[in-house]
Amino acid sequence: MHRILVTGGAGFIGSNFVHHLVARTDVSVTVLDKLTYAASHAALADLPADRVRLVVGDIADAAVVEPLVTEHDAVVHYAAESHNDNSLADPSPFVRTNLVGTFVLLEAVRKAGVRFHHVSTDEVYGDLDLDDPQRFTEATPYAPSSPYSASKAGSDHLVRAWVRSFGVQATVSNCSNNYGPWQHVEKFIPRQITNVIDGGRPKLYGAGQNVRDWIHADDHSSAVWTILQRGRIGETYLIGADGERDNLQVVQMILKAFGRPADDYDHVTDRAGHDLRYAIDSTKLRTELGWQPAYGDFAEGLARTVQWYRDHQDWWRPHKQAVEATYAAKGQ
Ligand code: NAD
Ligand code: TDX
Repeated sequence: MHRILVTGGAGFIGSNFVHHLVARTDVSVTVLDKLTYAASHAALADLPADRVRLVVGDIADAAVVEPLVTEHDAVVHYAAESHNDNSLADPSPFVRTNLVGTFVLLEAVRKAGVRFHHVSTDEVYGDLDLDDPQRFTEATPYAPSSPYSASKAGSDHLVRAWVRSFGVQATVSNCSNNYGPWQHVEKFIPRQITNVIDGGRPKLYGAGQNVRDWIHADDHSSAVWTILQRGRIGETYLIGADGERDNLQVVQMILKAFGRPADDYDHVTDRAGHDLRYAIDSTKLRTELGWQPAYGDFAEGLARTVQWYRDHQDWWRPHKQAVEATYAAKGQ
């Protein structure tokens, strides 16, 4: 693989993968990104121009996608509308980008015979009880809850159908909640860190008992690269780093990092249909492909992320006020 097309490569996780490729391989990368509100030019700013090219365009536009795909050996598909709360306010861009966009890409790779990797989420499996001893595996039935997760579930099904019906050379990965640099301030961890930097209080939906299984974005990138190189065509791999924490625990870790009292947070209106718990069993990826996360310790990764947001206020501050105004209008 010499030329890789990364859709959504200007977003939080896609840009991390582009950095991973540039640092650890000699492939040339084309980023195809619509540059929505979630994209970040700055995340790609220090990359070598002879290795990385940015094409601004929509994955749902076949006239852009089809000629571009033919120039590459593989497509790694990150582009998506990614925020559950936004999908509750207006589901339409989620259907267009996540479903129609994936369809357009699949048709392009089918015609061109190009390898495809589809980046998806553990949310397609619905949620678990807090005391359920089972975690999600590749065999867990699909049961998405929100418009976002339903659109991702639909996109996974399209990929599987294109593999079986048309012989498309594709793999799928479903990863747990990512954290790390360049994550938009609308998301949980950056929102709480930046609230505290601004002298405000973290905002916990409901009781704060919901559990997420946190993984550093660097570990997600190494897993996707492993699957792209060695994954079996037609297979799904779950990606996770055994990082289960409830939201209250995460908020209290952030408060502690700033020397603030452990009860210095607000409970706010809960998310409609809020999934209770996600948890990934990544045994297949670890045993079959030999992948291991580099971040063994969530506390250390979180501390580095807190420092990163302290050091990059010029990047997130222009978005902060509008994000908080949108949340405030919903009592969140
Ligand atoms: P993000 O919102 O930060 O970035 C998404 C990127 O896609 C942006 O750069 C945006 O401009 C681009 N994009 C959106 N619509 C587009 C379109 N129609 N055409 C071209 N580009 C478009 O998202 P993220 O958190 O980096 O997530 C990336 C992928 O990883 C998504 O597919 C998401 O479902 C998946 N994922 C995310 C997580 C997580 O915790 N954030 C976990 C598992 C899987
Ligand atoms: O202010 C908040 N307070 C709060 O308690 C926000 C923004 C969130 N929450 C809760 C909701 C969730 O239980 O924190 C948890 C994490 O919320 P999000 O950051 O919105 O993530 P989540 O809904 O779990 O989805 C994320 O992980 C899976 C990504 O946004 C998805 O793209 C990915 O597929």
